[in-house]
Amino acid sequence: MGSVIAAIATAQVPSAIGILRLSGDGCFAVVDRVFRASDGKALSEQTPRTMIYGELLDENGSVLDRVLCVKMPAPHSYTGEDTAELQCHGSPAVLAAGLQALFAAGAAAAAPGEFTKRAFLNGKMDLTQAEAVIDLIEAQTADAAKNAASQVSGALRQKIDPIYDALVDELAHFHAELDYPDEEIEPFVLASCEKTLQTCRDALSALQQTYARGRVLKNGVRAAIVGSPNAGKSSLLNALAGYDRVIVTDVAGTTRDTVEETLRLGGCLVRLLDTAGIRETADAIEEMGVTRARRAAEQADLALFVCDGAKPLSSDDFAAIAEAQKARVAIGVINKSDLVSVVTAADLPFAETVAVSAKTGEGLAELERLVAAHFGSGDCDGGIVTNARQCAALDAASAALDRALAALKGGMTPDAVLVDAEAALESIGEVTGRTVRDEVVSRIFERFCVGK
Ligand SMILES: Nc1nc2c(ncn2[C@@H]2O[C@H](COP(=O)(O)OP(=O)(O)O)[C@@H](O)[C@H]2O)c(=O)[nH]1
Ligand SMILES: [Mg+2]
Repeated sequence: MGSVIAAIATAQVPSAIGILRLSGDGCFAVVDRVFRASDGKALSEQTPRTMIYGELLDENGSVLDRVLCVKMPAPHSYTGEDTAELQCHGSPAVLAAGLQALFAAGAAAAAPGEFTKRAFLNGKMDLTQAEAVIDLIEAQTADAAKNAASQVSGALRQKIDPIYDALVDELAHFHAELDYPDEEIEPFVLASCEKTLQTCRDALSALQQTYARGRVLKNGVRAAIVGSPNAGKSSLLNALAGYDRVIVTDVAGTTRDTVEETLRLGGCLVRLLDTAGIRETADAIEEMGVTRARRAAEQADLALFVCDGAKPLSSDDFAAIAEAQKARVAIGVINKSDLVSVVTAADLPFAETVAVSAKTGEGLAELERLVAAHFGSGDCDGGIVTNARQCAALDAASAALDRALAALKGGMTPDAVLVDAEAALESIGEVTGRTVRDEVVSRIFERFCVGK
């Protein structure tokens, strides 16, 4: 067990309840020095996982607060060590004084993520579960939270461990071959090995493919509004945001820089960029804005092409359409439906087009529905990869398995196949943390907040 660490586990703003958290060998004795249970018993005599009422004392023994204390003895705790929590009133001053008293009683300050790092090092969770803890805390939509919660329970680990185990079993044949080089590997063994490697490769591919959706689920849809000047792009952003985020005027070229607003549309997190209207311009600043608009569309998951439906499409509109088509998904938005419309869906090359009025709000619900149909996460059962580090490791594993398969099919010697198959194992192990390097582990937990 580790040394005793302590931290404030809750946000330091005045609130109903604030929690001090401890973990490590001897943490009950540390708590006994600052907590006086109303029944007079020491923490070691109290029932585990039961709330104990009492007083929190400062370093000099004066009462700081009336609190509830709970102890969770090893190994049945978050960290796998003896842990205790003190539920105080949520006053930042009380919590700071309580923490100070715990330090005086022998606890050390917990580093960022140290509780979860200990949980990982003590085998209470693998890296996919530990990384999901931070995703859960930072989740910005209900779906993202749901997916992270399932991953904390091990949903991703349950998909990856079988791949790892199948590879380990298969490699046993090759190790045996290296140990007894005189015995040829039977052809049926080779055939079964190829089948296993292929099955593992397919399972990895399936996981890799979930990342496009996973990234959007965690970080939001990168969306760009593009169109010619005065189409109503900024008005659309304001209408979707529900407040006047961007300046709107009837002067063409008002928006020069890209402006981002994070919204929830149909349950999806959307990072919507308003951009400068696309047109040929002699104004150097506006020109830079147009360049940024083009880049935003190229990098976007979703482009909303907006035009003024009351005017025939212009060459600027067609230039903007070409930009919008570079995004992964493009939706046509015929704006100003409150006026007499001359543009119809048939005039635009998009699979989906919606008529809206940024002015009256007409059609915005339909636009939301279309966005959700593309980017709504569907199942959020934790089986989708949302983490760039994990995705990179899966990519490396797939590439190594491809090489192993090629070596096997090309009739290479067993040791050649083994080198690549073991590289694949190593990369798969990085996802769950079985084979991950210490500095990578440290970097992962540094991103956590103190107290987690
Ligand atoms: N009638 C009507 N006018 C609109 C609508 N949306 C925007 N406008 C007007 O069109 C002009 C340009 O709007 P703006 O949002 O600045 O366009 P942008 O250049 O594409 O960002 C402004 O005068 C807006 O008030 C709409 O739905 N209906
Ligand atoms: Mg604008």
